[in-house]
Amino acid sequence: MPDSTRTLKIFFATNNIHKYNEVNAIFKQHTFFQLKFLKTPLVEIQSSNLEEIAIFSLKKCSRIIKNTPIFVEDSGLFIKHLNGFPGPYSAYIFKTIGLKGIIALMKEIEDREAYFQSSIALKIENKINIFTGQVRGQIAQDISDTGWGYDPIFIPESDGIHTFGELGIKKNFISHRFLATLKLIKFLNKYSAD
Ligand code: ITT
Repeated sequence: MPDSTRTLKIFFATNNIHKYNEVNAIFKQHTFFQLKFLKTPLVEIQSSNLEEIAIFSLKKCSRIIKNTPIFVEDSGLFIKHLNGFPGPYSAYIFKTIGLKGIIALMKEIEDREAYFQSSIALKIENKINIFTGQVRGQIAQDISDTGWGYDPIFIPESDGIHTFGELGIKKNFISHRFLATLKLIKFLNKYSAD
């Protein structure tokens, strides 16, 4: 962790406080970059590719930010039996059919394989860099009582029993977002040391 980066600020543009809290906890452990919450609704294009969606959102929201690095993060849950659905439509599907709808679509389906993906798009000195993390797992039979978003129905492969929701803060050491954020931090630490 290069100490010289202690005063460097970086913006995370998102409307989702849970994402910010998770990423902030990882930043506090691994870098002296100060993470600033830029709370803003993001403009998302329709695309099957999370990285493309993240780049588009980043370009839109970073127009007014000049000398501070800024990033956005787009995530999605991809279910094998549903050919990758809801994937890039995860936010819309969450708001419409919700967790109950997904569990109903998966009723009596044996193959419950799924993965979560997190794609971070960072703008630093006018260049865009992408960092992606994926975590494999299964769709639970039932909705667990704890967790935000899709956490109550996703069981990561490394645990095999508990949903992300039930894992609480342990989620933040194994998640798709953790893996993408570590890549981002590695890049930032190296960048500031050069
Ligand atoms: P932004 O403002 O950053 O776009 P968002 O909540 O709209 O926030 P996404 O489009 O990236 O974020 O997320 C797609 C959906 O997947 C949305 O319903 C999230 O709640 C959900 N989601 C994303 N990451 C998740 C995670 O780690 N655990 C559970 N659900 C997650």
